[in-house]
Amino acid sequence: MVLYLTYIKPLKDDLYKAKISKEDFVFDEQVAEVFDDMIARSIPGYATMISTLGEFAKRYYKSDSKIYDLGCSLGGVTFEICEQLGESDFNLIAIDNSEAMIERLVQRKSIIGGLEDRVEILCEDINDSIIENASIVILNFTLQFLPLKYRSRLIKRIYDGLIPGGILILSEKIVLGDENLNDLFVEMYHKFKESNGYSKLEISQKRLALENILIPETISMHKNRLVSAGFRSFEIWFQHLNFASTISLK
Ligand code: GEK
Repeated sequence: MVLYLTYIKPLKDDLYKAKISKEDFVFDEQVAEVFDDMIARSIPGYATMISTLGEFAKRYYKSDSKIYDLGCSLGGVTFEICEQLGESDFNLIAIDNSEAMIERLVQRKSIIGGLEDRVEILCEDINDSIIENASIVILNFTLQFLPLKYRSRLIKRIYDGLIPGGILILSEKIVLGDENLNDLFVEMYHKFKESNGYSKLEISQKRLALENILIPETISMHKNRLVSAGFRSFEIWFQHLNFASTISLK
């Protein structure tokens, strides 16, 4: 992944190691501090997805258009795109509503240097963001945190803000229509987390904390919403168990 950031050593995510009383998960200071480690150990194929997103960006970026990274966290996608677009003159807008994430992202941008005119960082709710003249919009594991009632409106606003030929990359934790297969994938996903060093207690406490915060949908729900918004092509380009990434073309 991003060469730029290889010198930033992530702190280990042990937020759910000790027994704690249930509280909803929030993207606060504690989470932001360990986020690189958390996401790498929690999302199967994260590094592959990030580097491929960079490749999509390289292919679909049109000069004088904008790139949006919605729910950018610490800039995993943002900086990968910067790296893959190299010295070209692009305009990327990275948005997140977590102050703790944005504070660190701003620091990273200044450590990397040379991105002043090309990367704009905004701390705001993506439901209120202006999306215009976009050739690329990324929602990498972000839509799942929006209340269901806001999702169609955001997808429609993204569609309207894309130029013809522009793309939306939507990556999400998904739920399967078939209950048996869903149970199997969830169980195998928990084994994946164990193999990445999380204990059974950590896995179950995190699952409870996310219960009301991360609401997954089926692939067909996502596809229907995207098609209703107007997207003419839709495909899943990556899936590992209950994690998928899709590309939609305007
Ligand atoms: C990555 N894309 O590394 N407005 C703005 N940001 C939001 C909102 C909202 N309404 N709701 C949630 N977020 C990143 C990973 S993480 C995924 C994305 C995860 C932000 C939230 O603050 C967090 O930083 C991000 O969406 C989700 O590729 O933790 O599983």
